[in-house]
Amino acid sequence: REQRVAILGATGAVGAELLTLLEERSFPLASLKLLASPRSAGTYLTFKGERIPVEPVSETAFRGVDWVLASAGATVSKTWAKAVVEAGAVMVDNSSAFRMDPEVPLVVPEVNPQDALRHQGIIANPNCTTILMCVVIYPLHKRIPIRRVVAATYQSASGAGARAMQELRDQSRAYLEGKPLEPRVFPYPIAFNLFPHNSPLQENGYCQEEMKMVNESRKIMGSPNLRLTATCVRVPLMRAHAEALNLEFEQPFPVEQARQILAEAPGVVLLEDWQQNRFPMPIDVSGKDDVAVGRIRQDISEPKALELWLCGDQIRKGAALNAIQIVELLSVPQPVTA
Ligand code: A2P
Ligand code: 11C
Repeated sequence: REQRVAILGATGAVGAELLTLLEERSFPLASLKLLASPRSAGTYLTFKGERIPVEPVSETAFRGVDWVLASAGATVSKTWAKAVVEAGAVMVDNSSAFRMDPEVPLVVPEVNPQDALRHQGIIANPNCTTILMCVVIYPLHKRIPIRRVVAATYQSASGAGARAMQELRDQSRAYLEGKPLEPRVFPYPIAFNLFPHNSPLQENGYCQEEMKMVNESRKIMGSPNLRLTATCVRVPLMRAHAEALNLEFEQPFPVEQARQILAEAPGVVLLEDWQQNRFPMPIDVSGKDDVAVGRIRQDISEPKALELWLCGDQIRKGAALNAIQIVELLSVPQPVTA
């Protein structure tokens, strides 16, 4: 049957993409409610040519709703989760609030769709960098188990929300006009610059974003002992993330076999032109659903390791699309796969 959906954080970067995707996909939508903070009261957003009011979130806002797609940050999700579940709705939460809760499934539909079935009212949508990585490494891991991952990421402004994207626009203009750059959302200038990821540092010297990649990918792939180390970097890109991955397997993995597996993997597109030195770029994937992968090659320093490079739209597959795919998984009859 048709689904009644609410978007919590509708005015944000992920909220806007959720609206676009609900328009684009043949999603069976019965009704749509747009929720944000009291700051947005009185504003409207356009959906399928119709102006829909943005309502401040409240205890009663979730009545008569089947799905709450939450993307307003961890504090907001923690505040409203109980009200959502009590109203009989299911929260698909894009924040980090419940991801590592053993009762809450953490789902990438291409990897662990079966986990979504055991939800008790909340399903967590993983961190964007983690989603993009798991879609690519899981099909390889299924063939030959991965022993260790070494990752370096190049993360766009969109990962920090709509205001961060605006800051990149404003600072880029200021830079070109020779004006001073004034950081507001990010701690340091983002235009024509980069810095190690701006999430809080842990005692072990890693930042939160890096530890999310470690802990979340273990849970999603069902590999509690997976060894992974990452360096996450914020770069002056608008909305797609890139990642360089070194994957060490239990046995040598023939490059051609890896290439073939990835060419056929769901949610992945192979983009390699060795003659032209042409591999995935953020502009290839902005606004696209698939994660693009390329530059798959034998690691010359380790016979059991491969190197590869990927780009994926952080707001889409890294956030909004993955959330909608989770809802579709549980509410729309799925095509039978071989
Ligand atoms: P608002 O526009 O009313 O502040 P982004 O990730 O792009 O920064 O977007 C954050 C989203 O979360 C926005 O839709 C924002 O709404 C919403 N939001 C922020 N704080 C709250 C809150 N306390 N209650 C509900 N929504 C919130
Ligand atoms: C970034 N991945 O690009 C982060 C943003 O855990 O959902 C999303 C943080 C998260 O900055």
